Amino acid sequence: MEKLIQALPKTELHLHIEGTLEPSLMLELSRKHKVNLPYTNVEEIQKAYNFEDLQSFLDLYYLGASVLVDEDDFYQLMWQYLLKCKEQNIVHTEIMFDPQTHTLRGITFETFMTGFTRAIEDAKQQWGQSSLLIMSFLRHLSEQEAIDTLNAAKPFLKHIKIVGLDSSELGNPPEKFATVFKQAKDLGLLCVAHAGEEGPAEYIWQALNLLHVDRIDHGVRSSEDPKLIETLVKLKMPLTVCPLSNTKLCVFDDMKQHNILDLLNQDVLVTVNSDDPSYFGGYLNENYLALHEALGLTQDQLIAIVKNGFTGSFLPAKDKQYWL
Ligand code: ES4
Ligand code: ZN
Repeated sequence: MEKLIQALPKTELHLHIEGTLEPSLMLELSRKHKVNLPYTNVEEIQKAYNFEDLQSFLDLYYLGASVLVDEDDFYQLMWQYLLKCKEQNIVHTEIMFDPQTHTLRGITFETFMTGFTRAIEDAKQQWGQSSLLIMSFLRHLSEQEAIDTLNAAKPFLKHIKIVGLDSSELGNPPEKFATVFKQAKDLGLLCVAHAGEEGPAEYIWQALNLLHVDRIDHGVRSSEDPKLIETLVKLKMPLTVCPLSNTKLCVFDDMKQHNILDLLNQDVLVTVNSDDPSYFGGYLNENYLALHEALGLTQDQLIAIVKNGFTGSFLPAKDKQYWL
């Protein structure tokens, strides 16, 4: 099984680039820019990664991201992840970034976009890596700040075809962002949103009906609403499920309790993704392997989910057909 997981050409559709910051690079950059962190070595960082919920993770994730300052930092971050894609046979990836995590610290769009796109171009040239960028709004901030971010991104839309919504879900429902998502749609952008990770099924309904998303990030709490499951199946709406993330953030107490195979059995278009691999203890292949070990994921189920990744991607139809 491990060999098949490695050998299959795969997609990754739910990955926060800031969540790929490895402890070693974090320490290196904190020294480079004299950013004070409450850690002095890799072991201390790893020991701190014991989360009880989404917010306890986000606090350390934003702290970690504070070491990213100049263009080369953003290049290195992206380059390390793209090398991981090559290593794990991820032939197509759709990568989220959080502009507001950086602009609020005075880092310009120019700085991170130049670093990101240079790494993406190098990987494309060197081994044909296929990548798309998803610009994600931070939902704990106001809708006006998301609108300002969309406006600031306008000179870079050649490189951004998709917007998303992430950060603290509870108390920040999709409806708060209906206007900015409408503006993004009017600019011709595709839309995704985190919904039903910690939040209720109602937030998934809102993402569908008020934000008109093309894909749902997480969505595991859809299983609480049979009518919603029926709708997701009818719409062939992809869910980007992140198993190791869900157990690390206590969405499920144990991988044995994870509902991804129940959703698959009900014909929901589920995909497997790593979310924030450096914080959650594994990249994409480790997520598949964890499902095999805890839930007995079979070869047929593995292949079905990997195919869902291509179906649920934003690749052009001819590229999807090629991989399927
Ligand atoms: C995130 Cl796991 C998760 N959920 C919501 N927002 C996020 N940002 C980075 N990782
Ligand atoms: Zn996420």
